Amino acid sequence: MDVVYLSMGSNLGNREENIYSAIDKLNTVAGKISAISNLYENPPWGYFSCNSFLNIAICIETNLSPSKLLDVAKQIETEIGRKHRISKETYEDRIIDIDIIFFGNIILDTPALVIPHPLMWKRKFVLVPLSEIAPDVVHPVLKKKVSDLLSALA
Ligand code: PH2
Ligand code: MG
Ligand code: MG
Repeated sequence: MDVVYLSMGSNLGNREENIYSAIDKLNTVAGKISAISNLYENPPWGYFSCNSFLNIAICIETNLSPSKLLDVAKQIETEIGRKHRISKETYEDRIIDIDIIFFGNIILDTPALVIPHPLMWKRKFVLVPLSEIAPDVVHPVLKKKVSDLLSALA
């Protein structure tokens, strides 16, 4: 069993419903959800859009492998209605995005999946919800606590 932290975001449709529907589905197929942060409203980071995001962080205890969890997350994104990206170069509005932030202390760097999430330390929309449920979790590469990564950004 591994303790995994996920970050989720939605800026299209019924954002709250999209996020809680993803949490329900993860709870059914991926493992036990052991913590859920509050929802935070954030402007789009890294691109321009009029549609603001709701973001959340959750903790899940899973027996799945990292790549299987990625498959499951992608499948849930599709079930909720996310369309394929037009371009890999720019961000786009989305119904739901489920990203793996930490997977236990695993460090992984493959074309399909990088863990810890390579941009998490730059993103307040990830670190604010995450520090609510996991302030003392240590980033296995940067060797810093989530709460310290957030202070470094603030
Ligand atoms: N996700 C992105 C790009 N920008 N901005 C916010 N506020 N929230 C997100 O979830 C988000 C973003 C790429 O996945
Ligand atoms: Mg993302
Ligand atoms: Mg994603």
